[in-house]
Amino acid sequence: VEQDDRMPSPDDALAMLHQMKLIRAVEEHLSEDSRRGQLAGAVHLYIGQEAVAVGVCARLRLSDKITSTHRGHGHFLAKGGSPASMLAEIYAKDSGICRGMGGSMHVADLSKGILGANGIVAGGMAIAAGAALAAQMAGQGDVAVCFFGDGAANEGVLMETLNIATLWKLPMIFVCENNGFSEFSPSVTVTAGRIRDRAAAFCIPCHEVDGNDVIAVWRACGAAVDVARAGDGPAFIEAHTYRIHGHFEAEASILKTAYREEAEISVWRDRDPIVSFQQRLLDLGVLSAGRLASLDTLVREELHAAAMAASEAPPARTDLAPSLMFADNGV
Ligand SMILES: Cc1ncc(C[n+]2csc(CCOP(=O)(O)OP(=O)(O)O)c2C)c(N)n1
Repeated sequence: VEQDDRMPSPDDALAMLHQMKLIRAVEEHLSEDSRRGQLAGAVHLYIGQEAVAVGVCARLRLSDKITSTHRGHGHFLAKGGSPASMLAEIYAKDSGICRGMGGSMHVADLSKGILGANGIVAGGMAIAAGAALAAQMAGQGDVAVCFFGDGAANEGVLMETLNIATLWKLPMIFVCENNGFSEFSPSVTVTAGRIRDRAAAFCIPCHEVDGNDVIAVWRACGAAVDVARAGDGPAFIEAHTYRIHGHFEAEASILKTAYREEAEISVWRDRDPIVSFQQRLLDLGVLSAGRLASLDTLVREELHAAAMAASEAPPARTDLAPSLMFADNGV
């Protein structure tokens, strides 16, 4: 599919930069806390991939739905989830978005159309198809997006979901974030052929984009959303990107040998999606040095407020776990 040359309005572009910076700041905070032993459990960070979530979600409205992955903080925030509620959830606090019962891999907010991060690799695809079917039946023009990794693209449910979504013309957008790894396996060792060719076999619109270029993602998703909202069925986006941090924080403590070269990480650090977008907006005159400084201050303040609220919140009510997790009081 041909790319267009549309650009977001200056206000929208600045909102996208803001969102990317907020995601980065929140995750750097999590990384530091994890390193200092202040954060229990594993967190899978999205650092380096922010352009995908933000470029896609900038094309969505509140009533559209998304499903996410184990690396889901960026999707949650980009779709409008609250940083304070997310941090509280990750730190197992009662004020968490799921009252601290789910943690990092289960952040969800149905009121924002965020159907949830998901610890089951590829688990979000069929859920998004169900949401797309509901949207189709409701007839309001809403769409459902499923985010998934290149590793998840090797699960059979991708074929099943592409099949039913195409057959039923579901308003659904598949977003594969090809970050080069499936846990500690480089994609080239586990993935045959090109992922987008799998979707192309269904003759649906397929876009292959630089996932570190938020405008390229935004354009591709705009085209995909137009098709889906018009009732013309699903579309597929393969976004090439890279995860800068490990598969999960503290992975070094369990790995005996490195699975990637420092030099490779450094090439991608130089392709930081936030730095390049910021520079582009400065070059275009959309962003001034003064506005940039106030944006950075705002992000620091937002992070500080969210982190303080999370740290001061009371712990999750473990006594409520059965009634919060099971429809029938745990029986
Ligand atoms: C069904 C299932 N199989 C295996 C796992 C273990 N696992 C967790 S993350 C992961 C790799 C996922 O890779 P990818 O989909 O590319 O996402 P990324 O971690 O690169 O964001 C695997 C195999 C799991 N959680 N669920």
